[in-house]
Amino acid sequence: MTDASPAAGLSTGPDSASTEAADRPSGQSQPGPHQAPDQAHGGAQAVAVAAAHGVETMFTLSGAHVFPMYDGAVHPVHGGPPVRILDVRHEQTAVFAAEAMGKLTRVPGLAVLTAGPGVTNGVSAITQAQFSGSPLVVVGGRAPANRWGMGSLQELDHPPLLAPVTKLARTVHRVGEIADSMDEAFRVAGSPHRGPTFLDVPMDQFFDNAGYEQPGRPARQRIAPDPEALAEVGDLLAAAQRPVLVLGTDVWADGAEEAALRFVEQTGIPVVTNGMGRGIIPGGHPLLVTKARRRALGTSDLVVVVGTPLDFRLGYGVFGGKDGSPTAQVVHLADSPAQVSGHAELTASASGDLTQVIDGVQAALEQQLRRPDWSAWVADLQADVARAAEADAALLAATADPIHPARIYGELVPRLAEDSVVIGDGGDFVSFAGKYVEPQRPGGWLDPGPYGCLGAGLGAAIAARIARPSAQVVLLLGDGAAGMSLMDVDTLVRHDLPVVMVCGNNSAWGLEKQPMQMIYGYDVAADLAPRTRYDEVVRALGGGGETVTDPRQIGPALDRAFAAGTPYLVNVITDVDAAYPRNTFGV
Ligand SMILES: Cc1ncc(C[n+]2csc(CCOP(=O)(O)OP(=O)(O)O)c2C)c(N)n1
Ligand SMILES: [Mg+2]
Repeated sequence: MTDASPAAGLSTGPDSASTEAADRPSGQSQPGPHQAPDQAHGGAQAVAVAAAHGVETMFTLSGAHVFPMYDGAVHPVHGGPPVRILDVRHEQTAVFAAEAMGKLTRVPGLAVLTAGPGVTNGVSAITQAQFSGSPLVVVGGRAPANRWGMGSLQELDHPPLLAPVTKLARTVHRVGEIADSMDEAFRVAGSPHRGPTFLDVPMDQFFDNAGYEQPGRPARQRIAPDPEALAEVGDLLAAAQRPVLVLGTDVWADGAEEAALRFVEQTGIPVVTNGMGRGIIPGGHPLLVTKARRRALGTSDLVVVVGTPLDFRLGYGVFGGKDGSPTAQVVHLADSPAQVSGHAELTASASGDLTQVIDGVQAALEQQLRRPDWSAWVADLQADVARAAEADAALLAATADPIHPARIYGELVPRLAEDSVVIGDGGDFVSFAGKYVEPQRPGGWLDPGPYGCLGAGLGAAIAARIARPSAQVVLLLGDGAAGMSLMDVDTLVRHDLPVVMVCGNNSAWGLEKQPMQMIYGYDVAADLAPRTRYDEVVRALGGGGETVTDPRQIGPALDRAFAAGTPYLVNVITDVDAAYPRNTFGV
């Protein structure tokens, strides 16, 4: 069925589901750039507000319900350049792209989804944004209000579906309320703790006109933390023998990465990074001890966690207790009060603008009479990092046949530029990336986050290519994950967005196959077709690629991929038995 009949709700013509042109809105709802200068249609108003908030690209897949957004992008009333329309092949890609745009640029991303299935296809990606605290605004089309309840095409009340996975989800009932509602949606999405917001607009209102005022760019609001809480954290740090600092996604999202690096270098505290906290302390920095994570978090006496929840990735906030150590004290520093853990046993906590939080803790520590000396602890962890790096070296150079996935990183990591953007979409293959890729800069690492949703890869790659036009963009795909979004290579090709894709092809849903073997001694529903030519899929869509079975050919294939200037997939056939060594499944 075509996406035609919604417009019928606005016309007096036949209620046909197949003659979209015949059902165009008419009369006062006529869209287009012909309004009086102080009037604009709903779509143009929504786009103008998005542009005022810094949006340059909208991610979408066509549907008549949202045509006014397209007309608003093509014929801007906001005085600036047109907003780029980046049209994809599946709505999940549009939302994953907008989410990644929000993460990379720290300006809320914008996805525009047509009514009904367009919106529901975006729900997983919206949920990922909610779990990751990513600033994102999603605008949905909606069946016309003047036909509501009569059964027009795709008549679905979206906000009740979206409410549990957004910060705000509502219908804008009048064209005259669109600008203010959009402004609120952007403010809410972009304020700590960040996340997705959703608005839908009935089609008759979207096409209609209303008075229009050019919106201004909003100023950022900062919440000041409680100085007493910061002083308490300073006291705890001064007394600690073996402290560890954990830096997570919100440190980057809140723009506190410089404060964090300053704090680390001036105090000498060892650091473990997580999510988009990766790269804040550059790979190879003497105080970055992520490779000694088990010892650092397991034998610390004070773990200070900044900008990430105390979830399964951090053992639910229970630290210490390893190698004969007592349980550690825990401090949680968050971007907003509701983010402070309710389940973990906290010795202290603080919340607010994370630059002020970190600077405030540093100032409190500097006021202490006794300056702590953590050098022996740091040396202990550095020795552990060196041991881990030595153990890694053998696998990174593995000559095994079939290829060990680690060897891919042995070839890739030395080829990564300082400003590269690395995106992970997959199971074990991406876990290996987390272990071996240590970014040199913040804001260049996109992983599945706590929602762990496969299929985000192509959307994230599209956004990264646009957000960082001169940087290397590398998308790491498990072969299972590849199947969820690879058709959007078509989008990369149509919009001339070259990215390097590396598929770790173990012909299986590896991260599920091994656990099922462990639990039951057998596995089902875990095998994929052997040695599928995902590179041929990319070639068929207009990109390039090749399959590699010899470990010595990985490096040259990557060089060809980086030089290709087109979307290029290196399909590396790997050993399904080379599972990522893990002792938790995240639950
Ligand atoms: C949308 C979605 N469906 C299912 C899962 C469960 N899951 C987690 S990892 C994984 C296997 C991924 O396989 P692949 O991408 O080939 O990576 P590999 O583990 O084989 O390296 C699956 C199915 C998920 N996380 N997300
Ligand atoms: Mg696989």
